[in-house]
Amino acid sequence: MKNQVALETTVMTHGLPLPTNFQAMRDMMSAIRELGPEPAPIAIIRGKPVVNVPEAELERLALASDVRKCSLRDLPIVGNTLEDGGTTVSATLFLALRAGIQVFATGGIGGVHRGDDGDVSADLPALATLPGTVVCSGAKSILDLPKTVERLESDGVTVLGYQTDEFPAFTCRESGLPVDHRVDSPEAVAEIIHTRDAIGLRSSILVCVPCPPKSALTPSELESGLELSLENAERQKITGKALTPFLLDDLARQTRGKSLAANLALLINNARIAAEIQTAFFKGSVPS
Ligand code: PSU
Ligand code: MN
Repeated sequence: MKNQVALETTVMTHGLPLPTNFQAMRDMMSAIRELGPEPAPIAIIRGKPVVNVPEAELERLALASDVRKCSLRDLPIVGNTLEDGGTTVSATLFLALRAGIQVFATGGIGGVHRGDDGDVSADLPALATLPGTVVCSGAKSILDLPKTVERLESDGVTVLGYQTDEFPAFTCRESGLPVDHRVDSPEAVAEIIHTRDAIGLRSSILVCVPCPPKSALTPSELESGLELSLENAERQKITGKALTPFLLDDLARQTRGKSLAANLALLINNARIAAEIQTAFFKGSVPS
């Protein structure tokens, strides 16, 4: 097993504005390195899945505008078109496990969209069928969180609250929704990963870490901003793939940059906690 923490790249290619996107990636990488494990950013480079994308290539992807947002189903396609791609949680989880990396850090997972039960992220079936460990701050707050949490339960995904009893709402610490179990240390998570593997369960463990308190949005700041952003999206008929980037960008404007600052703070914090979990897991995995 490698002592590495995987990082997804869609958050950089499609989730954050320039030039913050590349800086966020670099900050996550140094946060992991400082704690011991090697960061392993994953992306598609000219059609090929690459684990440990070099920094110069990451910068190229961060600046480019013709990068594909790759979920699982896109992986065979880019092999043919030779496009560059940012990998979402579903594709990153698959590629990380294939490379022998267990722990992976991100901001928020995809889930069930508001109002439309038909729009469900490929992240959910991937978490249900791939045995990894994903450190996140819950699901993107633009989603229907109660339905997303229900779906994780139906799918057999183990949902842990990291030093919290609540499923976090991305940039906001509270959602009012409970998690399956609260854990308070990286060692406790490592033990749960080992147990899952020992019994042969093949689903993911979702470690939910709330946004650091100093940077988090209050529930009312989030809801009022989001309501306006959703209205704007509807008025401008923004749907599908374009919806998340639009909403995140519009929300950043509504909150005068506070949601963007919260997004960056939680990404770095999640990278740090993923590195601590990896360190504890690695210690328990190598015979001493
Ligand atoms: N959370 C964010 N920004 C993002 C994403 C999540 O704040 O860009 C990305 C992640 O890569 C996640 C993907 O896997 O969005 C889910 O997209 P969709 O809802 O289209 O499945
Ligand atoms: Mn979607």
